[in-house]
Amino acid sequence: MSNRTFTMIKPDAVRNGHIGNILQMINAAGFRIVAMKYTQISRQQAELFYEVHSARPFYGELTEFMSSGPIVAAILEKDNAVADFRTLIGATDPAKADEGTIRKKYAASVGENAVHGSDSDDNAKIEGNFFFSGLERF
Ligand code: DAT
Ligand code: MG
Repeated sequence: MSNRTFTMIKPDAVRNGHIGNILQMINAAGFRIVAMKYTQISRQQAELFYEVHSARPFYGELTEFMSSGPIVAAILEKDNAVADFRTLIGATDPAKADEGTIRKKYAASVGENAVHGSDSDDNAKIEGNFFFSGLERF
C-alpha cells in the first residue's frame, strides 16, 4: 500500500465551476496536496495518458474531451490513498455512483465524469510522473 494517488479535475468540472467544491471535498476527506497545476493537455498527450484504453470504443471521445479545456492535475497523499480516493470519487458512471461522492455530485455522464483517480499504486506513480517533476512536489 502506498500513500499517494494522482487526480485530475476534468474539463467538464472546470467549465462548470466546480474546482473549488471538488478541492474542498478532497481536503475534507483528509488528502494532502503534494503537487498541483492548472493546465491543458494536447490531443496527443491525452492519447498517451490514456494509451491503456486505446482499443476501447470510447478512446476517441475520451481523448478529445480530455484535451478540450483546462484541467487541474494533482498528486494527493493519505494513508491508503488510491483506494480511499476511488471511494471518494465514486463509480465511473455517475448514475451508479454512491450518494455523496464527487461524481454523484458533479458528473453528468460516464464520458464526462468530473474527476480522474488512479486505479493502482503503479499507475499513480506513472500518472504523477506524466505531469510533475521532482521539483514540483512538496
Ligand atoms: P475510471 O475513470 O473510473 O478509472 P476507466 O479507467 O474505466 O474509468 O475509464 C477511463 C475514462 O474513460 C472514464 O473516466 C471515462 C471514459 N469512459 C469509460 N467508460 C466509458 C464508456 N462506456 N463510455 C464513454 N466513456 C467511457
Ligand atoms: Mg481508470
